[in-house]
Amino acid sequence: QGINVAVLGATGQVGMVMRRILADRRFPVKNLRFLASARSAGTVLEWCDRKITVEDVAKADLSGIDIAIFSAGGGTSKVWAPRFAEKGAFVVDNSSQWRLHNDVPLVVSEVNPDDLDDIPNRIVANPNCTTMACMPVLKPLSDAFGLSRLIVSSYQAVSGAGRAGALQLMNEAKAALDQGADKLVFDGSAIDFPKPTKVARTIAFDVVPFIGGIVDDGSEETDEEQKLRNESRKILHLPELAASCTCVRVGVFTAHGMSVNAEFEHDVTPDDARAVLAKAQNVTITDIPTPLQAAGKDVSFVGRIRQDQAVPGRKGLSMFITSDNLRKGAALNAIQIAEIIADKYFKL
Ligand code: A2P
Ligand code: 11C
Repeated sequence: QGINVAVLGATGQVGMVMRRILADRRFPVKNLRFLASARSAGTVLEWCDRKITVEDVAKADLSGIDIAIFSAGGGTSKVWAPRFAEKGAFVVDNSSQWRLHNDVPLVVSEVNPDDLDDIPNRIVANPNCTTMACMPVLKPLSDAFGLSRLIVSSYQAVSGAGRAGALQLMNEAKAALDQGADKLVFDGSAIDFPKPTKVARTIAFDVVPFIGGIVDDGSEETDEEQKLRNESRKILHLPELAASCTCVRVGVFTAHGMSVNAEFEHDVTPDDARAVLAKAQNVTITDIPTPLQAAGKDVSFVGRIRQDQAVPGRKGLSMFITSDNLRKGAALNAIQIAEIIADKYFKL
């Protein structure tokens, strides 16, 4: 008894967290397969008391899989999600490839699980980590007070850019500490930093307001900035939601921070908001939310909740949200979606 599960991208940074969370949450696994590219095929990975050999997806037999969880990039997902689905698997995909397709549900487990009642192509999308951080907080506030406008600035960890992002931060920080980092107090060029390898500019002791690529639609926004607007509209079922975002990479290893200014149709005070959020699922109210506090945790932390003084009356709130981008922002929500699918579609 149990579910036949496959993880595509099992050797990657998010794949590694998926493996751990599948075990920690005691996902009802029958057979478990790990897939990746030819590069890591043959690697043996331990999972609970099993030893599982990584398969090259291109050579794998795709039959007999109930749920496949993907975190192998958009291009891989574009090719392989329909092939897995055709063979009968439900695919939960962590890439941006399918998120805005009309017939693909985009789901945050505690926000819109009912969107999993209908999965026309057997493919479900997992939102981007920035959207994900905000949704468990904004959904109950939206239900209570009618969310109408959202202005967000992100403070995104380097792990969002993969292992290469974390490596860049580490190498740059080491170079700066070796050369006397405090020289940067007076002169930003005092340290001979290695050439950036992943983030667009030096990220140690700096912030970089550029994530993803500029979208070719005249808006001068990055795709990362547009994800927050487009995905929030779809998840919250608010197709007209006014939303804009500035995405910024910061020298933090894991967990994204989001400064959020939210406007509502109805009056809301910080006390009203705290009363609603105290009852929200997977949300923890804290005084000063920080990424370090969130790294390794499952909940979204929210704090610094204030009346937004730029909004007339009591219709605006300012707040800060943090969330682990590798867990809830990627692996955890994908597995929570898989749990809901297991519940809805498989008699265990
Ligand atoms: P591999 O280990 O074989 O390269 P990360 O996000 O940390 O870079 O990880 C990406 C994950 O996606 C890895 O597990 C990687 O496997 C996998 N992957 C990348 N490209 C492909 C592909 N073309 N086919 C299958 N798996 C892929
Ligand atoms: C980052 N959010 O921090 C990105 C990474 O659409 O799934 C994930 C991109 C995505 O760089």
